[in-house]
Amino acid sequence: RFYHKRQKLPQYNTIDDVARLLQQSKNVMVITGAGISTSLGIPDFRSKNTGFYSKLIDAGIYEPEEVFDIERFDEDPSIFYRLAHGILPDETRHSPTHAFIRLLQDKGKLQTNYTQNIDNLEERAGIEPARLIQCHGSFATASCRKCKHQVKGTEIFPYIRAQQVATCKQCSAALAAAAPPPKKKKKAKHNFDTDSDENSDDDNIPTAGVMKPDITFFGEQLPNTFFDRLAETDAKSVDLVLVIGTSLKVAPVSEIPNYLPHHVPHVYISREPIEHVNFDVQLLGQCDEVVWELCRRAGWELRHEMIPEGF
Ligand code: CNA
Repeated sequence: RFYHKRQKLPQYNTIDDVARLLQQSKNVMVITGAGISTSLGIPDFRSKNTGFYSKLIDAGIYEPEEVFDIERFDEDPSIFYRLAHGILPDETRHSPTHAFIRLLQDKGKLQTNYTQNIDNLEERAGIEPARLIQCHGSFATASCRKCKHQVKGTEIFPYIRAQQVATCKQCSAALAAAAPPPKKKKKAKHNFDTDSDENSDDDNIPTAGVMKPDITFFGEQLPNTFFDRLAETDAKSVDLVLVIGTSLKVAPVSEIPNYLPHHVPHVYISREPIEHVNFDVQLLGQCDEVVWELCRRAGWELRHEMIPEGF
């Protein structure tokens, strides 16, 4: 589908305009990306020098998207398992920006948080599942590529940390139960027969499936909830859009601003300005600091362990 590029609304220009919009709005859509978790030490993808993609290039991987490509994963999961520890979250912490989204929820203003993040820290921050769309899935669960058996994501964290491919315990158990009794080794007629006989048997030995975190890889479908909620509920009722900490380069999330009614104000909060989408106001800086300042101007108190007392 093709959407017209939205035009900037002339009446919104300053941070005080945004603070006023926050106070007045009732149904806020928040679209988030990796930038809201970088203050916790989880690298984003595309920031120069510090992003995960830069690190991959330093390690000699020049097409970093391949690490998250589903066909590549099925061919050779060891690439993902060798590198994914670099973006594994510490699931015990969330950032002040997560706390800001929670504050919107507590004030009854959060319509939906569309997160592209896979760290599942929205759950840690207490965002209600009914208000959260994890557009690209998350590390919260993992599934077998063969039998679809699903486990808690944390079960495969030790493998990711150890850079070892995790295989499916259910597949392994089924294979062990179905295993034929060990064959007696055939006596080779000639020395050169031994190899060929044994190899042909090895090739047919069934193996357990590989576990993959339930994050959406390139080449996989987004969850249906994304499209359903956007079209059926949010596009009709949202009255303010905040886009925070994302380069907005990955479709279809990048298309949301053009898809929504064009009279709805759109605000962008991130380190770098964006040009391919017309936002009404761009607030540039560390998002934790920007949302704190917005709260201050709106007369709201944002509490978080990383914000000093009395600040
Ligand atoms: P991206 O393309 O790396 O963009 C991140 C954006 O955030 C950039 O524009 C940065 O300038 C900006 N940014 C970084 N740190 C801050 C900060 N402290 N304050 C303000 N702005 C900041 O990442 P996107 O999220 O746009 O790309 C979508 C990908 C990234 C999704 O598929 C995710 O799964 C994937 N990702 C997620 C995580 C995570 O879950 N924490 C980590 C790394 C990548």
